[in-house]
Order: sequence, then C-alpha cells, then structure tokens
Amino acid sequence: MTAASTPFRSPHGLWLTLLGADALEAVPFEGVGWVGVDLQHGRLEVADLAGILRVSPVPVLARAASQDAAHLARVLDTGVAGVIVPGVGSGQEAAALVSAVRLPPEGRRSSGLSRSALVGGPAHPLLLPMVETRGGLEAVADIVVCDGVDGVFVGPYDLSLSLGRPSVVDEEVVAAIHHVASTARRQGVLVGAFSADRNLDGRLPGLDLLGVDTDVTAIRLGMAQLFGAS
Ligand code: 3PY
Ligand code: MG
Repeated sequence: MTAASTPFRSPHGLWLTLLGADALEAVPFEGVGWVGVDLQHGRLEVADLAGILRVSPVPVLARAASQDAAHLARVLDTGVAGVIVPGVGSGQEAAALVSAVRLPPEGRRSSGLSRSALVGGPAHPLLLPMVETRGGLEAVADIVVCDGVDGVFVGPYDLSLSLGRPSVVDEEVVAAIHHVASTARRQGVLVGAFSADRNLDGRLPGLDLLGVDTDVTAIRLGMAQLFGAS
C-alpha cells in the first residue's frame, strides 16, 4: 500500500477516447474529478497526453495500451498522475509493473529529461493494475498486496467476457466487482471501475474512481439533447 488517500476531488471520471486538448479546453468540468485517457482503445496516443495535461483542471490518468515497460515509461514521462494498466492476471505481473513504473531503488524505470522531469510530474504516479479477467479476479489478493501497487481498477466489459457472462450487470460480474473492491479495501488500496452503463452505476460498490462514461457518450447525449425529437 503506497497511497493512503485519494487525490481526486470527486470519484467521477471522464474517459477520453477521442477528444484532445483543444476540445477539453472548451468543455465544463463541473463534477469531473479526473480524466482517464484511453491509449488502449480509441484514437488517442501518448503524444496527445502533454496537451491534455496542460489544459485539464483535474488529474489525468492514462489507461496504458499494454503492460510493456517501454510503453509505460513513455506514458509516465509525460507527467500523468498515474497509469491504469490493462489485463493484469497475477501477482507476478503486478510486481513486474512496479518494476517498470517505479524509479530505483523500488523499480527499474529510467529517469530522463522528459516532460515529467522538466515541467513536473508526480513523485509517485499511481499504479492501478486492471482486474478484467478470470485470472485477475482469482489473483486479486496477490495483486493488491504487491508493494508499489496503489489500487486496482475493474474493467467490467472484458471481465464479463472472460467470465462468459452476457453483460456487465450480470449477477456474477457484479459480485466479482464487489469481491475486487472488498479485497482492495481490506488491503487499504484504491479501487476503481469503468461503468458506461447507467444500470451498472447503482449496483457498484463505493469506489475511489468511477469511470462514468466516455467522451463519445457525452457528445452523443449532447447531440440528442440539441437535436433529438421534441
Ligand atoms: C473494460 O471494461 O474491459 C475496460 O477496459 C474499460 O475500459
Ligand atoms: Mg478492458
């Protein structure tokens, strides 16, 4: 356990898949506690992070494209508040992430004259492995106990696929999310999840980080409000 309390003014996060700095500069952030930049799905790239960091009034987390150490280093070099790392399936994988994400002596991340060094990044970026497979679910106690892991983040969509369940509001998926949350709470680490489903929101446990929905959904809702049938 390395993060005692949440650095977020609200658990509610906007998940970015499409919008860059120019658009973010122009949208209201009331009620938004953090943004998650999705580098695994959508069109955003590591090169988009610096601009987003410049304009975001709230902490920026990056959902990494993979567990690759070189990729994680490039992401952290931008100065993001933390990384959400997909598909972590064991305590060993979590330990490898600690090694990739932490500077010596805790880990093996290299320091360089990157944006985080020159402009400023957090001394301790959050490391949030994603639990989104049956293997990750079975290993969650080993993942949260890993020194250097700050919390876990549930991906309900991949988790429901991995469990062979038809939707994210299926009883087994919801129970699995609660199990992840209670295991994380017992260890005193952060717990987060993505939602994007208003039927899931009310069935989730209390979270430090709730990825409410994507920028595309926000645009769709705005379009429907502006142009929808009256
Ligand atoms: C999932 O639900 O699988 C996610 O990765 C959320 O983005
Ligand atoms: Mg996923």
